[in-house]
Amino acid sequence: MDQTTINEASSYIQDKLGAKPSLGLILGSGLGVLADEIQNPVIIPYKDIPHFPESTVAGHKGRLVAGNIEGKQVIAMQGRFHFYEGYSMKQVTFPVRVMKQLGIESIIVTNAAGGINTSFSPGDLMVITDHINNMGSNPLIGKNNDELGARFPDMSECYDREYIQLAGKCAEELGITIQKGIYVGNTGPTYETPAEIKMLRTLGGDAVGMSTVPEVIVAGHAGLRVLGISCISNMAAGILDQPLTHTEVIETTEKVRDDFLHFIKKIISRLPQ
Ligand code: 6GU
Repeated sequence: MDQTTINEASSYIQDKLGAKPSLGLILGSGLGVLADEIQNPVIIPYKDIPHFPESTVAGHKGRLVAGNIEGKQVIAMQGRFHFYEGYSMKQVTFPVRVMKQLGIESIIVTNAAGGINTSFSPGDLMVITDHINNMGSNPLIGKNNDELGARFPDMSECYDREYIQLAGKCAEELGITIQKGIYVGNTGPTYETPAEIKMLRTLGGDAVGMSTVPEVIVAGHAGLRVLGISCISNMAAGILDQPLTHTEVIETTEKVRDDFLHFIKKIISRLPQ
């Protein structure tokens, strides 16, 4: 995706926006409800945006919602693009480039994930402290555009330390218990086998999903400050004696919806302007 492509998408969006967004939001499976809380929303379907792919999964809406929430100008992706849908890593992360071009300085990336850490329970919210890219690819492969970021970007503090601390404080004030941990990004679309989950636990993973890692890599490359939040929608394979279903993922995210909303809104209200 070259600069012209990014500019064509961002110009199209910018023409419809009332104000410059400072914060981007990527809302995962079942977590799109946050976008419904945005005041004076400008809604832009992905299919209308030049060079945007279309999203295909049930429970993902496929549109941008821009406006004000908790005193901040935000632009939210209600639904994202997944590698398992057949999109390239560049396509999956294109919206991050576009949101950066629109002026965001920070991004909150959310997802539904399976719990690997046996002390977790379905319904837990986990602040992501680090990730393991287990997708076998990287969105930055190819010629580097030095205008967008470094050839060999540092990933040692990809998830902003201050934001992690802030999230902890917000949870405490709300009386919500949260987990902190390491997110493993797998390609999907299969869920893992019990043996794979055991391996990922040995490698240090706490939660596993099929998204987030590509977007966070590009956000890091672009110099954005990142906060990642996983909703533990189910325990991963081999922990409980039950099969995994996408229905369970959606049902759990619906159950924690209020906590999730309060938590994210409090964080947004406390982020620097
Ligand atoms: Cl168990 N695995 C993966 N890869 N993604 C998930 C999940 C599990 N649960 C929700 N999303």
